[in-house]
Amino acid sequence: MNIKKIVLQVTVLFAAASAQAQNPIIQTIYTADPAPMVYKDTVYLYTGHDEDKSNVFVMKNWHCFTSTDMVNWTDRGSPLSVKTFSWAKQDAWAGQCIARNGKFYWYVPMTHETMGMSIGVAVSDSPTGPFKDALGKPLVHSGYGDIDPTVFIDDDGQSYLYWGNPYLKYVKLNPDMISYAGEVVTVPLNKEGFNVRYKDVDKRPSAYEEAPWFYKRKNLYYMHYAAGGVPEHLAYSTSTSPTGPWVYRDTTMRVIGKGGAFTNHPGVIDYKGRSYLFYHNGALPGGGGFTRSVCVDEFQYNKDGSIPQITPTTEGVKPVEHLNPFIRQEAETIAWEQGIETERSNNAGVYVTEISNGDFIKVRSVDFKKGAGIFQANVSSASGGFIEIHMDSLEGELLGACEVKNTGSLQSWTTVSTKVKKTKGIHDMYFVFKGSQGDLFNFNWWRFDK
Ligand code: FUB
Repeated sequence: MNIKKIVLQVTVLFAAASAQAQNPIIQTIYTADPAPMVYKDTVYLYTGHDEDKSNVFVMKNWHCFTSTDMVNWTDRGSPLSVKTFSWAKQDAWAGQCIARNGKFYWYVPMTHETMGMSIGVAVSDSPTGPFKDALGKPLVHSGYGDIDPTVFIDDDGQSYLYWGNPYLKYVKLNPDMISYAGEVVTVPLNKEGFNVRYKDVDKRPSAYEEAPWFYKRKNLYYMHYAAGGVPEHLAYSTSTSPTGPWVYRDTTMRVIGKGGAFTNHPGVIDYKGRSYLFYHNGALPGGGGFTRSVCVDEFQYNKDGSIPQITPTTEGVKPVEHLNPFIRQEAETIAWEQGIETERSNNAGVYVTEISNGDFIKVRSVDFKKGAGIFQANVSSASGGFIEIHMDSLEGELLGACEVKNTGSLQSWTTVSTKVKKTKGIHDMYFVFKGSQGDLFNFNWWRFDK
């Protein structure tokens, strides 16, 4: 059973409340281990992917989503999978991508065919891929806990790769980003640095566990991580140097009780003047410890650079800009949805599919300015249906209903249009799909015209 069918089973309970929710930010698949990257004016959110109905970690690929407003996320598909690495067997666990000299380097852990967990690096000319294995072998294999790489380039150009569970290790990467100089260094996990009460890490650290997220802000280096064993909370340590010594600071997010997962995983960015913590929970229908979902909440650093305790919310964050409906927008740009899925084809790229009667997509904070007169949608269909456009709620003002006729096949794309009622200003918009039984149509992109 896929996530759509799971969602449908709880539709009645979930729909009304969820149409107003923002967390988890992705609902089409289960996502985990968020790794946000700000590049130019866009947030690229790289995630792991928990397969539906898993009761162990079943993770075969990673996904990418982008946003320029922090509330509408465009699905960029899966640019990287275990299959990209000839030496890897399974376990697409937590990674991080970074830009350098016009290329993008994505560090990811996987189980090696013979050696156990190892860290590989994939490279691309574009942040959305395609990525290829840069080395044809692991970049790092130092022990059984080589997971969760985090990468950072300091102001002097030196880059660092930290990783590990239950240990924390690092290397200094060379400028090529695909090799390193010197030895693998093991960071002392002591009480001062990481609130670890046992010297013997095999007795399980009481604080640092895994999921390090390394960055610098105003001359202070931050190591944010999952802590405390099972279930995990989030905590952080700081240092005035990229290699420590580290000073344990505090918990940043307590164990998420109801709707949580037994793991958590931080990803921190500053974007458009605001600070955000990405993390994951198990709150989608069918969700749990092995079917997790990425969330984001805003926080403010204290004046001394310390991080306050951050409360996970259902409401999520506010938009940092409005969406322009007068340029082509991808149908897979979504603030919230119900029932649909996304797919990729050679002629359409990523598009919305598995659309049934009553399914919907919510797009937040759309700026209609003085109003639109025409709605266009690029679609394909083997049957047909309607795209209803509602303002501000699922049952809100109906601007129009765009008919989608049979185009001959689900990969025969055409652009349809309809006149719409003029509406001014900023609105949340709901595409509500209507038709008879079964898959109605596929939906690739839309735009309004004046
Ligand atoms: O997603 C698999 C593992 O669970 C990650 O590598 C850890 O950080 C934890 O989230």
